Amino acid sequence: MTGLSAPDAFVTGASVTGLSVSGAPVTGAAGENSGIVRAYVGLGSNLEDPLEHVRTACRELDGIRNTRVAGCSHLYRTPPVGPQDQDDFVNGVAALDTSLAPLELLDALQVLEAAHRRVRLRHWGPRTLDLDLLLYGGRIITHPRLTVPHPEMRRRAFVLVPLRDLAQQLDPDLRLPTGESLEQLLSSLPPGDLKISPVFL
Ligand code: A4P
Ligand code: MG
Repeated sequence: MTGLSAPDAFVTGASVTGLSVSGAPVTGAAGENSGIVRAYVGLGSNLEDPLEHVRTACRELDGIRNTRVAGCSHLYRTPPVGPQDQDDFVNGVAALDTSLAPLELLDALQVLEAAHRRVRLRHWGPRTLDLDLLLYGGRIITHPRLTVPHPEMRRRAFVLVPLRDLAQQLDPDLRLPTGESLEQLLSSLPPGDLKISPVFL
């Protein structure tokens, strides 16, 4: 990662001073034929100390082999989508520049979830750390273990709002591989969904 270190990016990114991203991408990052792809990962937690799990995870994403964190979004406190008998979540999005293949990256994300003692008890239930691969370059991936773009991301303010934070800095023309812009997706959500609160550190 160039510019700010990952921890700095997250501390500053979640503060009132606004979004922080690295000053410059890894050389050739996400460029055509560079072998490096810009991927976006959604982070969520609502167990133990959710803020700490998410902030730590952003630092740890930078430790994945052949991968650098290009930036982390503001963090948001969000009401649970799905079962309501669970605590609010802390959510954010990280941008990664990686030369890992999609399934290799998924494996690395799942290792990180396990390191946070993630236990799979209930679909959409409480978790210490959830890492969802939202976008992997412009690829559409349909595999028994991996669907990209993440199938729920279009409907989720807790993904689209922090993703827009990051995209405004890193990739203003970001669209889904199917062509929709983030603004189009956000404007199709019920207005109430957009009322999610940034976490100020
Ligand atoms: N999988 C397929 N595609 C992907 C992908 N793009 N990224 C597979 C990550 N994993 C993907 O996921 C189950 C399996 O999905 C994985 O083994 C992987 O091979 P999981 O993380 O074990 O289970 P899950 O998280 O309970 O299910 P799912 O469907 O991934 O749930 P989501 O979509 O992650 O939603 N409300 C708020 N406010 N904030 C949240 O962060 N999160 C959820 C979980 C529900 N409600 C929430 C939040
Ligand atoms: Mg998940």
